[in-house]
Amino acid sequence: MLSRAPGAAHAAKLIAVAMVAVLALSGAAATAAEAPPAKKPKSKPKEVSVADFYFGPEKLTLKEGQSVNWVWAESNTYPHDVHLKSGPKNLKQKKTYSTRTTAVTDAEFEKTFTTPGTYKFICTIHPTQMHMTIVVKK
Ligand SMILES: [Cu+2]
Repeated sequence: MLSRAPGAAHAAKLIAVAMVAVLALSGAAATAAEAPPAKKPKSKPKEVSVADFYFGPEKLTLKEGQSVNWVWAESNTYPHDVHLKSGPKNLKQKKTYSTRTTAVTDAEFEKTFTTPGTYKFICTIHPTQMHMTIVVKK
């Protein structure tokens, strides 16, 4: 399993689930109606396929605040990762832009881009074949 930083939307979901569970335990009726509405994200994450042996698409342009979700292809027979090779100079927490492990299939990695600039990603196992560029605009 690949770990990923817990996003705000994910945390909100967990809180909603926890509240429903508490209400269910207390025997309250209409539990779902009393759960707070989930916050809507600005836009859906852009999906990138992590496949043997390419990222698809290889180039993406995002607006500040948009997210990318890398999804490992079911047809994969080789392990891959997502690794930030270079990013904007003022980028903080650079390590969080890379997966910590490799995976063959059944993995996703989501990241929100809040720092404008150019990001270059590779798969560390297949760096010459698997590379992609993400440009984040203000
Ligand atoms: Cu690879």
